[in-house]
Amino acid sequence: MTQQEILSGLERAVIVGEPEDAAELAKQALEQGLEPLLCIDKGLTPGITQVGELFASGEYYLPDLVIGAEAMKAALAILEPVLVQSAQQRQVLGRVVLGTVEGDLHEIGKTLVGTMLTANGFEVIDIGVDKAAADFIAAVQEHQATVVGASALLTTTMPQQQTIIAALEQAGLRGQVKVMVGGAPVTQTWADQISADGYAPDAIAAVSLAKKLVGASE
Ligand code: B1M
Repeated sequence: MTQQEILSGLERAVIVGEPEDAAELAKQALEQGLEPLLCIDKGLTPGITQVGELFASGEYYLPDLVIGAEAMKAALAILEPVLVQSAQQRQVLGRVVLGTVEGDLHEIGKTLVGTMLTANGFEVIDIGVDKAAADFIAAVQEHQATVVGASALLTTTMPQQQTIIAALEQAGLRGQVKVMVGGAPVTQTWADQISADGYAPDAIAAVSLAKKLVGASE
């Protein structure tokens, strides 16, 4: 199989919702020396974006979203360990409490951000999805984190990012942690509006942002 065939195959496996095919193609990609990030950017992400568009246009239903996400996760389960392994950085740059906000079950983007941060020298405490402000606070206290990362994929759950910032202030922790926000509907304008310390549009930008926030930019 050529590189292009593998990438198109990954995209298609997500669109039609075939987790086994997606995992198999991810294995083949690694065997052929393809970069995991290339597979994510040029195969899986275009696939899941198309699934979202088909859902928005009414052509796909909720089960199609679920199975598309399962296919993407099956491929990521093969690719992500290799991403982390290939990390150059060994010094811990900072400790990040990362989660998807309350009322929001979208996990793929958040997990990818966590993988990229781990691969680039951060210790990531991934608290999962549908997490209330109190869960973020408890994790910050337990792990003495320096950064909080809050992901929101729904316009209805974005306000939870603001709730987390308010809760950090109330707990007297705002001065010791930087807050980064992200997720498809999130923008720099929104981040400014809620006084977050930074916004990143994707997982690679999230790494640069986190480095900047902890004063570790190259
Ligand atoms: Co949902 N969903 N979904 N969904 N879903 C969207 C987000 C939607 C845009 C689809 C659409 O209509 N076009 C739409 C939201 C509309 C809106 O509010 N603006 C939507 C909807 C409506 C819903 C439901 C309400 C549907 C329903 O029930 N009627 C429901 C809500 C459930 C809930 O959360 N309470 C729902 C459910 C689901 C599933 C559970 C079925 C599934 C998620 C499964 C899972 O995660 N295990 C799902 C999926 C798969 C999607 C789409 C298709 C794909 C999301 C994804 O994984 N993208 C999505 C459409 C889309 O986004 N195009 C959609 C791939 C991922 C790599 O990208 O998550 O954007 P993303 O993450 C990126 C960046 O955003 C950024 O970096 C990541 C990597 O580059 N980033 C950060 C993310 N977090 C960050 C944090 C940072 C920094 C950067 O710092 C901390």
